[in-house]
Amino acid sequence: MRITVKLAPFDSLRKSFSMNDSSGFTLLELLISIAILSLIMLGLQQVMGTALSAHRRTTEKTELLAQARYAMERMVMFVQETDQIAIPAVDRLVVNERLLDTYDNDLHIYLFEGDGYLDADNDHNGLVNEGTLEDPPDRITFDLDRTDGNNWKLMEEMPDYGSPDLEDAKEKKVLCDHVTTFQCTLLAPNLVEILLTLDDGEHEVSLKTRARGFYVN
Ligand SMILES: [Ca+2]
Ligand SMILES: [Ca+2]
Ligand SMILES: [Ca+2]
Ligand SMILES: [Ca+2]
Repeated sequence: MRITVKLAPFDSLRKSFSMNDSSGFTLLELLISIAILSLIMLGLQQVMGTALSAHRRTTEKTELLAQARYAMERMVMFVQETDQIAIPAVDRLVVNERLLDTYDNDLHIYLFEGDGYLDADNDHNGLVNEGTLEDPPDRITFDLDRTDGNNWKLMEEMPDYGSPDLEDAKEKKVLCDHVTTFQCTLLAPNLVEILLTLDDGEHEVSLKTRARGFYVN
């Protein structure tokens, strides 16, 4: 079967696309088009604005959650590696320090490979935390700094092996901001429950965990 396609004459095509054609846009049509376009743009802008602010809120909440997680993980790590969990107050967590060797116990200089004595063994006689004046048990403390009423901070304090003084501690470090609740409950001598809630005014995240001290008798 033979199919024949009939093409319109070239002249008539040119005529339909001619710029001189009398059927152009009137001023009114142009104004209406601009108005419609503006409305569409406005709508798009609002949609974009909503999407962006939702994204910002999600990012802020994720950051707050990351802060809470970091603080929680740090406390859990110290609980797991301690040989004693002491909780003198409900809003404070105190544990004996980790048994590490990163300092020269005599010269109090940081050494990557240590000096062969655990840092907690202050008088480097091979026995750790004897409770004597020369070798007291060193502690790590987590508690709240409520100096700024609008922003309580969870602080971490570590013993300072870099100085000969046995009583001193390193400068306190902020673990997280915007704390509204920090609560520790000793469920057993080797088991602590920690509740941490952060609220920055717009978002609230709350974490609760139980940590076990594997070396606690
Ligand atoms: Ca050491
Ligand atoms: Ca000690
Ligand atoms: Ca000792
Ligand atoms: Ca010291």
